[in-house]
Amino acid sequence: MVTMKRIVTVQDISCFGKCSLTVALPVISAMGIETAVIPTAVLSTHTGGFKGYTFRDLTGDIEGIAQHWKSIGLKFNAIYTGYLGSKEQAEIVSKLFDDFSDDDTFIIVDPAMGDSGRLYAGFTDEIVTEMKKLCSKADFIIPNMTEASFMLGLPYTEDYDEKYIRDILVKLSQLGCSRPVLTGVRLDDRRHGAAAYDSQSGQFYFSFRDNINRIMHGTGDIFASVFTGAVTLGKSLEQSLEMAVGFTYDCITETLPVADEVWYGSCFESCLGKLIAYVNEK
Ligand code: PXL
Repeated sequence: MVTMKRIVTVQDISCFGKCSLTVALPVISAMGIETAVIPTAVLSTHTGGFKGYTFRDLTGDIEGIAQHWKSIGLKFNAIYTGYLGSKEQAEIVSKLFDDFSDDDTFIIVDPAMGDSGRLYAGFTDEIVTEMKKLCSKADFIIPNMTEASFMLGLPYTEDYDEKYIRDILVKLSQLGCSRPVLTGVRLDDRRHGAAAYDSQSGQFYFSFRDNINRIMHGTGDIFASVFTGAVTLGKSLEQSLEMAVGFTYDCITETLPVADEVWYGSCFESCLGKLIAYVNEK
């Protein structure tokens, strides 16, 4: 009998606006992986584009959940973290890495804290410092260009070449994570995708699709969820990158005809059949 892989993902639940847990849970489950969750906060919507959202911080609940899980001896094949609401939460999450991993557990950190050159609402340099610490404990990190620039103390730019991307990836690995992945990479007007670096082998990987010049919310979480699922299933860095870029592109093209409100998220649901097919491809 093949036992099912099990991961835990730690991020907020935004009740409306498809991102974080409302993306990670269905996407990773569709990949045939048991997906436990630790919700870090409950918001009525995500913070990008909506006004007047509610925000209930769940920091105080996390340690109780962890204690209970420890008492029943849970371990995970991967721990995947996304949007975290505070410095304190990042510190608690760092402890979760120690408590729920063994030598075979992948730690995947999406330092979700900004986009288009700016930090998300309510975030300051403090969260950047904490995310850097978390990244130092991860096997894979998945920043976009904005998050990478903040963590490396570099100015955000949209004007760069392949050498710049390679340099950023090497610098990201020097934060202490051996296999960084950079999303939202555009080397020219035609192509959009992601890049990865394996600091052990010195190999760089790039994966691109046609550039669709539209802002679409939640695509970073779709990418990170598929990437997490793929590495958990034992796919290589190159295969995982390709699957995450391919599926994110599928979701973007699916959303284009209906995207009259970009903040409502991407139509990943009708693409899940394709994702299952990607997982089963040899
Ligand atoms: O998709 C990233 C994300 C996750 N969670 C919350 C957010 C955002 C981005 O805006 O606001 C609450």
